[in-house]
Amino acid sequence: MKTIEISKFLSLILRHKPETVQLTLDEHGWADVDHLLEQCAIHGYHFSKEELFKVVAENDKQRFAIDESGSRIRASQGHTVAVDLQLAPATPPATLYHGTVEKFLDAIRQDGLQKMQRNHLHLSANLETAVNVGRRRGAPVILTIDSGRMHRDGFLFYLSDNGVWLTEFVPPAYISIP
Ligand code: HQG
Repeated sequence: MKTIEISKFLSLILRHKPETVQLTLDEHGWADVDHLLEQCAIHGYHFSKEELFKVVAENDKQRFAIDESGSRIRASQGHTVAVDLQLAPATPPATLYHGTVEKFLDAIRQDGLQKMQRNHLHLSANLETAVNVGRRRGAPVILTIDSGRMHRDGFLFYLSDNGVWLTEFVPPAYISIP
């Protein structure tokens, strides 16, 4: 498998569908590296431990983390399977951004920003990231979130190991839509 294929496949099995290769994640999202490689191979997805570690190290968004012992791997964010990443609440910057597209704006005005299928709603501290996130779905529309005020009002924020800001929900009152 090519590097990009391995990366996409790891996202699939570590965030969404571990059952694709009959893999079990622990409650915090970790999988044993050797077991993962074996299960992938059994199901026809062949790559070496060296290739796996290369993908983890060189991934553009640092999507995956290896634990201190070097024996376990997990996705740092983006899950749809229920896992507890054990992130401590953190103080967000005054402003965070969310990239989306026009067709969702009416619903977002009405219901706020929802986490949809994932365990958290994803926000970014920089505009460029939000533009890239929105662009996955079409012409990006960038929403500005008053995260400072949300934090003061008691909403919890978490910072993933790879720098993505996570929260449960952003009510319409904290969202500026251009
Ligand atoms: C939208 C990728 C209707 C929301 C990216 C988004 C990110 C609503 C979509 C990460 C809504 C959910 C996450 C509402 C939100 N009504 N639509 N009330 N509230 N939405 O993929 O943020 O490359 O779950 O705007 O780069 O697009 O995979 O979230 O368009 O970091 O590592 O519903 O996934 O990272 O889509 O993307 P997603 P997202 P990776």
